[in-house]
Amino acid sequence: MKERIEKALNDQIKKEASSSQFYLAMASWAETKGLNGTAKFLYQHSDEERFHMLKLVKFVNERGGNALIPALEKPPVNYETLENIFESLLEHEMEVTESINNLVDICLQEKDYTTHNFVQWYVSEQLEEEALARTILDKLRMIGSDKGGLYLFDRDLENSAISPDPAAQ
Ligand code: OFO
Repeated sequence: MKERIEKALNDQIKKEASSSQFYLAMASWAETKGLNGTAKFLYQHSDEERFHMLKLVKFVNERGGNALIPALEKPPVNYETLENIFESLLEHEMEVTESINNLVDICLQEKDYTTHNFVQWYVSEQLEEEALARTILDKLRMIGSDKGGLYLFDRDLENSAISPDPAAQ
């Protein structure tokens, strides 16, 4: 595996690990606020990000590179509102999408079509994750500060009505 590709994949490993940590912090915050549905959704999302990281780790090692397990920064502990959480989540996903696109670009420049093919899975995943975050945010904006609406929103997430589909992985 070319050094530039290995470095780009290792950078992505760190991004996926940070995403997992970030969503874990959000999940924990939601749990302490009694938002059990939201917490469940975010714990699940955190697990998915860990899976994204592992998939990269295995790919790098299987192709003769060395996956680097990174140190992680401490994510924020406090969040103002649910809307605030999902805004940060969408913003974060948009950054990850940019980084995946950059990875695609590097694969093409280096003519590494195997890695390019592998990375396509992440391209579709990002599309889904951004769309999901936007749907959730739209719902939250519609609900505003209506307590009954927020209760139903949290229950919907608990029932996984709009949660990511683990089977899709
Ligand atoms: Fe790994 O998909 Fe989100 O960040």
